Amino acid sequence: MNITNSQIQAFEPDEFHERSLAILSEKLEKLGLDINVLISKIAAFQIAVPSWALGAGGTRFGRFSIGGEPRNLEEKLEDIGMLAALTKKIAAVSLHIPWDIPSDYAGIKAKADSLGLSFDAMNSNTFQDYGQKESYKMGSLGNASKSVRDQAVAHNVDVIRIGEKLGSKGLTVWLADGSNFPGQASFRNSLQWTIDSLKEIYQEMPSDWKLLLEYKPYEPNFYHTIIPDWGTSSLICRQLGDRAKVLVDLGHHLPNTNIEQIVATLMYQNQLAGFHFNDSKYGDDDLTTGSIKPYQLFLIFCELVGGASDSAQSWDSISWMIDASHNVKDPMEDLIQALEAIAISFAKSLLVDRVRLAECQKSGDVSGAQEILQAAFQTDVRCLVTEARIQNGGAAGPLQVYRSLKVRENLIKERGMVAKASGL
Ligand SMILES: [Mn+2]
Repeated sequence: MNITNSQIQAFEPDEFHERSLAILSEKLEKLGLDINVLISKIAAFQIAVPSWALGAGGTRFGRFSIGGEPRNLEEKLEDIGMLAALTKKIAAVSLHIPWDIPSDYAGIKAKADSLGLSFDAMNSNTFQDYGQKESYKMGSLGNASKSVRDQAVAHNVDVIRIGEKLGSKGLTVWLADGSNFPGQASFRNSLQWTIDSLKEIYQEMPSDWKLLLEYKPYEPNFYHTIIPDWGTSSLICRQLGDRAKVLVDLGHHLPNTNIEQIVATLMYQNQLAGFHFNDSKYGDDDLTTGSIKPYQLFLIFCELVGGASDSAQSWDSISWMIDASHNVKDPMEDLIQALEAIAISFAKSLLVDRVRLAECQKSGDVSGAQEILQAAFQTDVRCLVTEARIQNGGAAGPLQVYRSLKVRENLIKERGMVAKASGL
């Protein structure tokens, strides 16, 4: 199934769109902001979707099928292609190996090309067993056994080689490695082995690739995780080289962590590799971006936009991806909502009067600083995001079009109710 341009254009924006845009334009002009500049910035901001995002997720208690899930990589690309056509916010797909090893590279590349998709960072997997010789039960790159470490390194090198054939420019490494009980593992040795393994992998990366090193405080291990936080990830990256940077997954923090400060610190050191967007209430909940803590997301974007405009780190050097789990929602609807929330937060962060904010900081005007952030955050920018999408050729209301075209119903007809996304 695919969605054509004429199907998308058949849906008009609501009757208030033009007026909302005119009023907001007038208001922003008074603040010295050009609405067309904002629209083009919003339109240019593209986010990758991972190949595992199109099926129903699950928990350790169970998984509930949604029907019509993509059964192979081709069908995953088709689903992402439909989302890209509707939202005009997706330019790349991020593959997971071994779940999505292409059987026909030329065919997969041609298919992605035809959908306007490129291949973002590749994801290796040493957190589960899938028939390989050595088990990852006790860890992978930081395993006490040299032969397990060698196998895990070789897997990552394989992933790089697959990515090269697809035109990817990055390798994302997330390690589940750690321990469940005190005494089970040596903190220092497991960290050293992990660094040694990552050095081998780094050496195998082409010179125009980057290594995105993800951290996570706990889960699946509950006593210690070898790379639990941004500081450890940064420490390792420094030992690897300039092309190794820290990947921030919003759900990979202990409750109440100041993620915007982490972002600012990493950009200050030119060490922010990229982002995995999701939202959470308690832990790595993998809920829809912006559904729980939209103000936090806005503050994060304020640091991103601020860091880039102050030339701490260039905007283009940062990778953007959604990494969520869809347990009770249609994954495609969930992704549409996440993309919208990300675009809205980004748009609001562009409204912050950074010159006046710096003045408030200098003079100690705390209330004034808060007013500036709140003025941007409370502005309804949805018409800007909609206009950017329309100008890009996307749908005025992607969710409305998705539902009107009965995409999920059609996918169930095409693929069946029991279709299960490969890899999950
Ligand atoms: Mn992630």
